[in-house]
Amino acid sequence: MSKRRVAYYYDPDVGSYTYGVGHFMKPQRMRITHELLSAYGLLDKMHILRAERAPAEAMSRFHTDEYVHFLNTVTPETAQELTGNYSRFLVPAEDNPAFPGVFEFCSISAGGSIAAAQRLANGAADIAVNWAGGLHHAKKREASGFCYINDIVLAILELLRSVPRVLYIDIDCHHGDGVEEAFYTTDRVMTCSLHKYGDFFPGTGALKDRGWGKGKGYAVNVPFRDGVTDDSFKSIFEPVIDKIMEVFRPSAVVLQCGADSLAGDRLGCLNLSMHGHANCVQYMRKKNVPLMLVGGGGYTVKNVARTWAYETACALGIEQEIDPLLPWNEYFEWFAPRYRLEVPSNNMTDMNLQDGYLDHLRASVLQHLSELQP
Ligand code: V1S
Ligand code: CA
Ligand code: ZN
Repeated sequence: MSKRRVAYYYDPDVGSYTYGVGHFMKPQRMRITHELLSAYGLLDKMHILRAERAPAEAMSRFHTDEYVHFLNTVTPETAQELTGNYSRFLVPAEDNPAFPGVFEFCSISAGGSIAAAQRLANGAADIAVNWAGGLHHAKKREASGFCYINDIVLAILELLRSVPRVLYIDIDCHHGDGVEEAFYTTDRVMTCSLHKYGDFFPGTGALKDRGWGKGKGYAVNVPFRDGVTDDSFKSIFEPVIDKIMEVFRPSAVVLQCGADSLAGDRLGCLNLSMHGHANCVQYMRKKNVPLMLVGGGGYTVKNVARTWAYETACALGIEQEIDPLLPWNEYFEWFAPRYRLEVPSNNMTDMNLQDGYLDHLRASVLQHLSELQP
Protein backbone atom coordinates (compact mmCIF):
# COMPACT_ATOMS: atom_id res chain seq x y z
CA MET A 1 0.00 0.00 0.00
CA SER A 2 1.56 3.29 -1.12
CA LYS A 3 2.13 6.25 1.18
CA ARG A 4 -0.38 9.08 1.48
CA ARG A 5 0.38 12.76 2.10
CA VAL A 6 -1.63 13.55 5.24
CA ALA A 7 -2.51 17.11 6.30
CA TYR A 8 -3.64 17.38 9.92
CA TYR A 9 -5.45 20.56 11.01
CA TYR A 10 -5.21 21.47 14.69
CA ASP A 11 -5.69 24.71 16.58
CA PRO A 12 -4.19 24.52 20.08
CA ASP A 13 -6.95 26.79 21.42
CA VAL A 14 -9.81 24.45 20.50
CA GLY A 15 -9.65 22.44 23.73
CA SER A 16 -10.12 25.53 25.87
CA TYR A 17 -13.77 26.08 24.93
CA THR A 18 -16.50 24.57 27.05
CA TYR A 19 -20.21 24.13 26.35
CA GLY A 20 -20.81 24.42 30.12
CA VAL A 21 -20.73 22.22 33.20
CA GLY A 22 -22.69 19.00 32.67
CA HIS A 23 -22.89 19.30 28.87
CA PHE A 24 -21.91 16.12 27.06
CA MET A 25 -19.89 17.83 24.30
CA LYS A 26 -16.27 18.33 25.44
CA PRO A 27 -13.95 20.18 23.02
CA GLN A 28 -11.08 19.02 25.24
CA ARG A 29 -11.24 15.67 23.39
CA MET A 30 -9.37 17.23 20.44
CA ARG A 31 -6.55 18.26 22.79
CA ILE A 32 -6.32 14.75 24.28
CA THR A 33 -6.30 13.23 20.79
CA HIS A 34 -3.46 15.60 19.88
CA GLU A 35 -1.51 14.59 23.00
CA LEU A 36 -1.85 10.91 22.04
CA LEU A 37 -0.63 11.70 18.51
CA SER A 38 2.35 13.50 20.00
CA ALA A 39 3.11 10.68 22.46
CA TYR A 40 2.97 8.10 19.65
CA GLY A 41 5.38 10.24 17.58
CA LEU A 42 2.85 10.65 14.76
CA LEU A 43 3.06 14.43 14.48
CA ASP A 44 6.43 14.19 12.69
CA LYS A 45 4.92 11.99 10.00
CA MET A 46 2.33 14.43 8.62
CA HIS A 47 1.85 18.10 7.78
CA ILE A 48 0.63 19.83 10.94
CA LEU A 49 -1.39 22.88 9.97
CA ARG A 50 -3.22 25.55 11.89
CA ALA A 51 -6.01 26.85 9.63
CA GLU A 52 -7.15 30.44 9.42
CA ARG A 53 -10.29 30.91 11.43
CA ALA A 54 -13.33 31.03 9.16
CA PRO A 55 -14.68 34.57 8.89
CA ALA A 56 -18.42 35.29 8.93
CA GLU A 57 -18.48 35.66 5.10
CA ALA A 58 -17.19 32.09 4.65
CA MET A 59 -19.91 30.76 6.97
CA SER A 60 -22.55 32.66 4.96
CA ARG A 61 -21.88 30.48 1.91
CA PHE A 62 -24.35 28.11 3.58
CA HIS A 63 -25.85 29.86 6.61
CA THR A 64 -28.02 32.99 6.50
CA ASP A 65 -26.36 36.35 7.17
CA GLU A 66 -28.84 36.91 9.99
CA TYR A 67 -27.89 33.69 11.78
CA VAL A 68 -24.12 34.20 11.32
CA HIS A 69 -24.43 37.77 12.59
CA PHE A 70 -26.36 36.46 15.61
CA LEU A 71 -23.64 33.90 16.42
CA ASN A 72 -20.96 36.56 16.00
CA THR A 73 -22.75 38.83 18.47
CA VAL A 74 -24.39 36.62 21.08
CA THR A 75 -23.01 36.29 24.61
CA PRO A 76 -24.31 34.27 27.56
CA GLU A 77 -25.80 37.53 28.86
CA THR A 78 -27.64 38.53 25.64
CA ALA A 79 -28.75 35.04 24.52
CA GLN A 80 -32.24 35.11 25.99
CA GLU A 81 -33.06 38.46 24.39
CA LEU A 82 -31.44 37.78 20.97
CA THR A 83 -33.15 34.39 20.60
CA GLY A 84 -36.60 35.70 21.56
CA ASN A 85 -36.56 33.61 24.75
CA TYR A 86 -34.86 30.72 22.91
CA SER A 87 -37.54 30.49 20.21
CA ARG A 88 -35.02 30.86 17.33
CA PHE A 89 -31.33 30.25 16.46
CA LEU A 90 -30.55 28.11 19.57
CA VAL A 91 -33.38 25.61 20.07
CA PRO A 92 -33.33 24.00 22.59
CA ALA A 93 -30.92 26.04 24.68
CA GLU A 94 -29.84 22.99 26.73
CA ASP A 95 -28.45 21.33 23.60
CA ASN A 96 -27.05 24.52 22.05
CA PRO A 97 -25.94 26.93 24.77
CA ALA A 98 -24.54 30.39 23.99
CA PHE A 99 -21.24 29.55 25.69
CA PRO A 100 -18.40 32.09 25.93
CA GLY A 101 -16.44 32.15 22.64
CA VAL A 102 -19.02 30.13 20.68
CA PHE A 103 -18.29 32.06 17.45
CA GLU A 104 -14.51 31.55 17.73
CA PHE A 105 -15.05 27.85 18.41
CA CYS A 106 -17.17 27.62 15.24
CA SER A 107 -14.50 29.58 13.30
CA ILE A 108 -11.86 27.04 14.33
CA SER A 109 -14.02 24.05 13.45
CA ALA A 110 -15.19 25.48 10.10
CA GLY A 111 -11.80 27.03 9.26
CA GLY A 112 -10.15 23.61 9.62
CA SER A 113 -12.64 21.84 7.36
CA ILE A 114 -12.57 24.56 4.68
CA ALA A 115 -8.75 24.56 4.65
CA ALA A 116 -8.74 20.75 4.51
CA ALA A 117 -11.04 20.89 1.47
CA GLN A 118 -8.78 23.45 -0.24
CA ARG A 119 -5.70 21.30 0.38
CA LEU A 120 -7.38 18.26 -1.17
CA ALA A 121 -8.73 20.31 -4.07
CA ASN A 122 -5.32 21.77 -4.96
CA GLY A 123 -3.68 18.34 -4.77
CA ALA A 124 -1.29 19.17 -1.90
CA ALA A 125 -2.68 16.35 0.27
CA ASP A 126 -4.21 12.91 -0.31
CA ILE A 127 -5.89 12.81 3.10
CA ALA A 128 -6.82 15.85 5.22
CA VAL A 129 -7.89 15.50 8.85
CA ASN A 130 -9.86 17.93 11.05
CA TRP A 131 -11.03 16.29 14.26
CA ALA A 132 -12.62 19.63 15.34
CA GLY A 133 -15.04 19.33 12.40
CA GLY A 134 -17.92 16.97 11.74
CA LEU A 135 -20.73 19.10 13.18
CA HIS A 136 -23.37 17.54 10.97
CA HIS A 137 -26.66 18.77 12.52
CA ALA A 138 -26.20 22.55 12.02
CA LYS A 139 -28.90 24.04 9.78
CA LYS A 140 -28.92 27.03 7.42
CA ARG A 141 -30.59 29.31 9.97
CA GLU A 142 -30.23 27.54 13.35
CA ALA A 143 -28.07 25.39 15.59
CA SER A 144 -29.06 21.80 16.34
CA GLY A 145 -27.63 18.91 18.36
CA PHE A 146 -24.52 20.69 19.71
CA CYS A 147 -23.70 21.94 16.16
CA TYR A 148 -23.83 25.67 15.28
CA ILE A 149 -21.95 25.99 11.98
CA ASN A 150 -21.99 23.12 9.51
CA ASP A 151 -18.29 22.83 8.68
CA ILE A 152 -19.02 19.75 6.54
CA VAL A 153 -21.44 21.57 4.21
CA LEU A 154 -18.92 24.42 3.89
CA ALA A 155 -16.12 21.95 3.07
CA ILE A 156 -18.22 20.13 0.47
CA LEU A 157 -19.19 23.46 -1.17
CA GLU A 158 -15.46 24.26 -1.32
CA LEU A 159 -14.68 20.89 -2.95
CA LEU A 160 -17.50 21.36 -5.48
CA ARG A 161 -15.66 24.43 -6.82
CA SER A 162 -13.01 22.05 -8.19
CA VAL A 163 -14.56 18.60 -8.58
CA PRO A 164 -17.82 17.32 -10.09
CA ARG A 165 -19.01 14.89 -7.40
CA VAL A 166 -18.46 14.49 -3.64
CA LEU A 167 -19.42 11.51 -1.49
CA TYR A 168 -20.27 12.19 2.17
CA ILE A 169 -20.22 9.23 4.58
CA ASP A 170 -21.37 9.61 8.20
CA ILE A 171 -20.62 6.90 10.79
CA ASP A 172 -21.72 8.99 13.78
CA CYS A 173 -24.43 7.22 15.80
CA HIS A 174 -26.81 10.07 14.88
CA HIS A 175 -28.32 10.85 11.47
CA GLY A 176 -26.33 13.43 9.49
CA ASP A 177 -29.48 15.47 8.89
CA GLY A 178 -27.92 18.92 8.31
CA VAL A 179 -25.64 17.68 5.53
CA GLU A 180 -28.36 15.54 3.97
CA GLU A 181 -30.80 18.46 3.93
CA ALA A 182 -28.26 20.85 2.37
CA PHE A 183 -27.71 18.54 -0.62
CA TYR A 184 -31.09 16.76 -0.79
CA THR A 185 -31.95 18.05 -4.27
CA THR A 186 -28.61 17.71 -6.06
CA ASP A 187 -26.95 14.80 -7.85
CA ARG A 188 -23.45 16.26 -7.29
CA VAL A 189 -23.30 15.17 -3.64
CA MET A 190 -24.27 11.74 -2.40
CA THR A 191 -24.85 11.57 1.36
CA CYS A 192 -24.75 8.24 3.17
CA SER A 193 -25.49 8.18 6.91
CA LEU A 194 -25.43 5.06 9.07
CA HIS A 195 -27.14 5.68 12.41
CA LYS A 196 -29.42 4.48 15.17
CA TYR A 197 -33.03 5.13 14.13
CA GLY A 198 -36.20 5.01 16.21
CA ASP A 199 -36.90 7.08 19.34
CA PHE A 200 -33.49 8.72 18.95
CA PHE A 201 -32.22 12.21 18.11
CA PRO A 202 -32.78 13.83 15.60
CA GLY A 203 -35.58 11.47 14.50
CA THR A 204 -34.83 11.63 10.75
CA GLY A 205 -32.92 9.24 8.45
CA ALA A 206 -35.51 6.60 7.53
CA LEU A 207 -34.64 4.05 4.84
CA LYS A 208 -37.28 5.55 2.57
CA ASP A 209 -35.72 9.04 2.60
CA ARG A 210 -33.64 9.05 -0.57
CA GLY A 211 -33.47 12.60 -1.93
CA TRP A 212 -35.74 14.77 -4.06
CA GLY A 213 -35.93 16.01 -7.65
CA LYS A 214 -32.51 15.78 -9.32
CA GLY A 215 -31.23 14.45 -6.00
CA LYS A 216 -33.62 11.47 -5.94
CA GLY A 217 -31.52 8.43 -5.02
CA TYR A 218 -28.51 10.53 -3.91
CA ALA A 219 -29.36 10.43 -0.19
CA VAL A 220 -28.70 7.02 1.36
CA ASN A 221 -29.87 6.15 4.87
CA VAL A 222 -28.91 3.06 6.87
CA PRO A 223 -31.14 3.07 9.98
CA PHE A 224 -29.85 0.63 12.63
CA ARG A 225 -31.39 -0.77 15.77
CA ASP A 226 -29.41 -0.85 19.04
CA GLY A 227 -26.24 -2.84 19.49
CA VAL A 228 -24.58 -2.97 16.05
CA THR A 229 -21.37 -5.03 16.28
CA ASP A 230 -18.23 -4.75 14.15
CA ASP A 231 -19.31 -7.69 11.99
CA SER A 232 -22.84 -6.36 11.43
CA PHE A 233 -21.57 -2.87 10.59
CA LYS A 234 -18.90 -4.12 8.20
CA SER A 235 -21.39 -6.46 6.50
CA ILE A 236 -23.37 -3.39 5.41
CA PHE A 237 -20.68 -0.71 5.14
CA GLU A 238 -18.39 -2.50 2.70
CA PRO A 239 -20.93 -3.67 0.08
CA VAL A 240 -22.83 -0.37 0.25
CA ILE A 241 -19.65 1.67 -0.21
CA ASP A 242 -18.49 -0.58 -3.06
CA LYS A 243 -21.83 -0.06 -4.82
CA ILE A 244 -21.71 3.71 -4.25
CA MET A 245 -18.17 3.92 -5.64
CA GLU A 246 -19.35 1.99 -8.71
CA VAL A 247 -22.52 3.95 -9.46
CA PHE A 248 -21.56 7.44 -8.21
CA ARG A 249 -17.78 7.57 -8.93
CA PRO A 250 -16.98 10.39 -6.48
CA SER A 251 -13.99 12.65 -7.10
CA ALA A 252 -13.57 13.24 -3.34
CA VAL A 253 -14.88 11.66 -0.15
CA VAL A 254 -15.68 13.29 3.21
CA LEU A 255 -15.87 10.75 6.06
CA GLN A 256 -17.49 11.94 9.29
CA CYS A 257 -15.97 9.79 12.04
CA GLY A 258 -18.38 10.54 14.90
CA ALA A 259 -17.15 8.36 17.77
CA ASP A 260 -20.49 7.96 19.56
CA SER A 261 -20.99 4.77 17.52
CA LEU A 262 -18.36 3.16 19.77
CA ALA A 263 -19.31 0.70 22.52
CA GLY A 264 -19.79 2.37 25.89
CA ASP A 265 -20.50 5.86 24.55
CA ARG A 266 -22.42 8.03 27.01
CA LEU A 267 -25.06 9.00 24.40
CA GLY A 268 -24.76 6.30 21.75
CA CYS A 269 -26.27 2.80 21.78
CA LEU A 270 -24.17 0.95 19.20
CA ASN A 271 -21.39 -1.53 19.96
CA LEU A 272 -18.42 -0.86 17.67
CA SER A 273 -14.88 -1.48 18.88
CA MET A 274 -12.13 0.95 17.93
CA HIS A 275 -11.02 -1.50 15.24
CA GLY A 276 -14.55 -1.84 13.85
CA HIS A 277 -14.89 1.95 13.68
CA ALA A 278 -11.43 2.42 12.16
CA ASN A 279 -12.15 -0.21 9.52
CA CYS A 280 -14.21 2.50 7.79
CA VAL A 281 -11.14 4.75 7.56
CA GLN A 282 -8.94 1.88 6.36
CA TYR A 283 -11.56 0.88 3.79
CA MET A 284 -11.96 4.40 2.38
CA ARG A 285 -8.18 4.97 2.29
CA LYS A 286 -7.84 1.94 0.03
CA LYS A 287 -10.22 3.54 -2.50
CA ASN A 288 -7.47 5.98 -3.51
CA VAL A 289 -9.75 9.00 -3.79
CA PRO A 290 -8.94 12.34 -2.04
CA LEU A 291 -10.25 11.81 1.48
CA MET A 292 -11.23 14.18 4.27
CA LEU A 293 -11.65 12.88 7.83
CA VAL A 294 -13.67 14.97 10.27
CA GLY A 295 -14.78 14.31 13.85
CA GLY A 296 -18.34 14.66 15.15
CA GLY A 297 -20.01 13.11 18.18
CA GLY A 298 -18.27 11.09 20.86
CA TYR A 299 -19.04 11.45 24.56
CA THR A 300 -16.79 8.98 26.36
CA VAL A 301 -13.84 11.29 25.96
CA LYS A 302 -10.98 8.83 26.55
CA ASN A 303 -12.40 6.49 23.87
CA VAL A 304 -12.84 9.33 21.37
CA ALA A 305 -9.16 10.25 21.79
CA ARG A 306 -8.06 6.62 21.47
CA THR A 307 -10.06 6.12 18.28
CA TRP A 308 -9.20 9.37 16.50
CA ALA A 309 -5.50 8.90 17.31
CA TYR A 310 -5.62 5.36 15.89
CA GLU A 311 -7.56 6.56 12.84
CA THR A 312 -4.88 9.19 12.20
CA ALA A 313 -2.36 6.32 12.19
CA CYS A 314 -4.64 4.50 9.72
CA ALA A 315 -4.64 7.60 7.48
CA LEU A 316 -0.83 7.42 7.52
CA GLY A 317 -0.94 3.68 6.87
CA ILE A 318 1.19 2.88 9.93
CA GLU A 319 -1.42 1.43 12.27
CA GLN A 320 0.54 -1.86 12.43
CA GLU A 321 3.39 0.02 14.13
CA ILE A 322 1.21 1.44 16.91
CA ASP A 323 1.88 0.05 20.40
CA PRO A 324 -1.34 -1.34 21.92
CA LEU A 325 -0.05 -0.13 25.30
CA LEU A 326 -0.46 3.64 25.51
CA PRO A 327 2.75 5.65 25.78
CA TRP A 328 3.09 8.03 28.70
CA ASN A 329 1.31 11.33 27.99
CA GLU A 330 -0.13 14.36 29.78
CA TYR A 331 -3.51 12.60 30.17
CA PHE A 332 -2.17 9.15 31.08
CA GLU A 333 -4.33 8.79 34.19
CA TRP A 334 -7.49 9.20 32.06
CA PHE A 335 -6.76 5.81 30.55
CA ALA A 336 -6.72 3.84 33.82
CA PRO A 337 -7.02 1.01 34.63
CA ARG A 338 -5.99 -0.67 31.36
CA TYR A 339 -3.73 2.01 29.88
CA ARG A 340 -4.33 0.36 26.50
CA LEU A 341 -5.27 1.88 23.15
CA GLU A 342 -8.07 -0.53 22.22
CA VAL A 343 -11.74 0.32 22.78
CA PRO A 344 -13.36 -3.10 23.13
CA SER A 345 -16.95 -3.89 22.25
CA ASN A 346 -19.23 -5.26 24.98
CA ASN A 347 -21.82 -8.03 25.35
CA MET A 348 -24.96 -6.04 24.48
CA THR A 349 -27.47 -7.74 22.20
CA ASP A 350 -27.32 -6.86 18.51
CA MET A 351 -30.98 -6.13 17.83
CA ASN A 352 -30.19 -5.92 14.11
CA LEU A 353 -29.74 -9.69 13.98
CA GLN A 354 -33.36 -10.28 14.98
CA ASP A 355 -36.07 -11.13 12.39
CA GLY A 356 -33.62 -10.82 9.47
CA TYR A 357 -33.51 -7.02 9.90
CA LEU A 358 -29.82 -6.62 8.94
CA ASP A 359 -30.16 -8.66 5.75
CA HIS A 360 -33.33 -6.77 4.78
CA LEU A 361 -31.56 -3.44 5.39
CA ARG A 362 -28.53 -4.37 3.26
CA ALA A 363 -30.66 -5.74 0.42
CA SER A 364 -32.90 -2.64 0.40
CA VAL A 365 -30.03 -0.15 0.28
CA LEU A 366 -28.22 -2.10 -2.45
CA GLN A 367 -31.46 -2.34 -4.45
CA HIS A 368 -31.95 1.45 -4.21
CA LEU A 369 -28.39 2.05 -5.39
CA SER A 370 -28.71 -0.33 -8.34
CA GLU A 371 -31.69 1.74 -9.54
CA LEU A 372 -29.30 4.68 -10.03
CA GLN A 373 -27.44 2.86 -12.78
CA PRO A 374 -28.32 3.99 -16.31
N1 V1S B 1 -29.56 11.85 23.39
C1 V1S B 1 -29.40 12.89 23.82
C2 V1S B 1 -29.21 14.21 24.28
N2 V1S B 1 -28.76 14.58 25.51
C3 V1S B 1 -28.75 15.94 25.50
C4 V1S B 1 -28.34 16.81 26.58
C5 V1S B 1 -28.41 16.39 27.90
C6 V1S B 1 -27.99 17.23 28.91
C7 V1S B 1 -27.50 18.50 28.60
F1 V1S B 1 -27.10 19.30 29.56
C8 V1S B 1 -27.42 18.91 27.30
C9 V1S B 1 -27.84 18.07 26.29
N3 V1S B 1 -29.17 16.37 24.30
C10 V1S B 1 -29.45 15.31 23.55
C11 V1S B 1 -29.95 15.35 22.14
C12 V1S B 1 -28.90 15.90 21.16
C13 V1S B 1 -27.87 14.90 20.74
C14 V1S B 1 -26.85 15.56 19.80
C15 V1S B 1 -25.88 14.60 19.16
C16 V1S B 1 -24.85 15.38 18.36
C17 V1S B 1 -23.94 14.54 17.45
O1 V1S B 1 -23.26 13.58 18.20
O2 V1S B 1 -24.65 13.84 16.46
C18 V1S B 1 -22.95 15.43 16.69
C19 V1S B 1 -22.06 16.29 17.47
N4 V1S B 1 -31.10 16.25 22.14
C20 V1S B 1 -32.34 15.79 22.33
O3 V1S B 1 -32.59 14.59 22.41
C21 V1S B 1 -33.41 16.84 22.50
C22 V1S B 1 -34.07 16.99 23.72
C23 V1S B 1 -34.80 16.52 22.58
C24 V1S B 1 -33.79 16.05 24.88
C25 V1S B 1 -32.61 16.58 25.71
N5 V1S B 1 -32.94 17.93 26.27
C26 V1S B 1 -31.80 18.40 27.07
C27 V1S B 1 -33.21 18.84 25.16
C28 V1S B 1 -34.36 18.34 24.28
CA1 CA C 1 -24.50 8.80 11.07
ZN1 ZN D 1 -23.74 11.81 17.30
